[in-house]
Amino acid sequence: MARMITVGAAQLGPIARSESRGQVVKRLLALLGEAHGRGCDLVVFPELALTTFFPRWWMEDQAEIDAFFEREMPGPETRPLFDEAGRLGMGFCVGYAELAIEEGLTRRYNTSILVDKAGRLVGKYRKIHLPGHAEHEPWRAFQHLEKRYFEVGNLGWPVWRALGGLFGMCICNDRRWPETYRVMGLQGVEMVLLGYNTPAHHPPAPEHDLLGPFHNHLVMQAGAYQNGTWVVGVAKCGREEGCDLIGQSAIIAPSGEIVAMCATLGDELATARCDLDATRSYKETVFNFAKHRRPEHYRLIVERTGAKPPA
Ligand code: CDT
Repeated sequence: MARMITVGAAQLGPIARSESRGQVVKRLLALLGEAHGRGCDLVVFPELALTTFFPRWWMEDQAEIDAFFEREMPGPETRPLFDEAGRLGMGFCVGYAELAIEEGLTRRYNTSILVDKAGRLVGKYRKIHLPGHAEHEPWRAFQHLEKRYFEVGNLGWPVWRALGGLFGMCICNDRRWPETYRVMGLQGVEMVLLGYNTPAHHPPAPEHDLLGPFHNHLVMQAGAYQNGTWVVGVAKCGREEGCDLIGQSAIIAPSGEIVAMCATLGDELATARCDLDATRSYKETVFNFAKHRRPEHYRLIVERTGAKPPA
């Protein structure tokens, strides 16, 4: 059996700090149109796809910070994306900074949503692994203040039935952690959608810099294979406000193989026809969790060795 879905990894080049939401949405619409021409059912945009990657700046003025956040989705500037995707009959996933009022309190999250072919919201995910730091660290060439501007996501890693399959989302740094994929894998996820903004330079460990693109693919390919799922990883990349971000957006099969990849550091669409049933030969054999996975032994090992993370 085959359950085919054509997916577009809609990579974005740099977004200037001065670029308006309207200008950015026009770029997203151009990629959406191209994806439609290439027969896509689903288009995946990057993390924080509506603005520049603002956590690279230390800011104290809350109004200045909040200007990067969306109070509603869709809002007036993002409505055209929903309308056009609905008109073209395509689903999409997009990342943005979310300002939410929860139980009377203002909360800020690094969020992504999945929208179906009719333009209806299917699911929302809020980033759990927030990298970087919370205080100003002037020794860095640029800041990475996600811990200052966002709260840890409070929605877990659900999966949703949509577009004929079982979909999950995670965001950027989440992709480096096996738990991310495994929590969704245990729910049978068939395609994980994720966006990223990954600086080419990592100030606390510059010795990793040359390996950045390798690590990017390593974690996504391993996550795909070890959970028998497709992974669609989409970058915002290129030189953004003087900071180089890696590209290499990729569509990865449940075998762990990359089946499509972007070649530039600009706005670019990579597409692949993906068989969601290709997940089955992994989920039903090597990674048949019910048959082979031994969580009771993982617990025993931890109990007997007193294993815990170093202080
Ligand atoms: N946006 C984001 O999460 N970026 C981080 C930066 C590197 S911190 C190791 C990432 O994991 O790509």
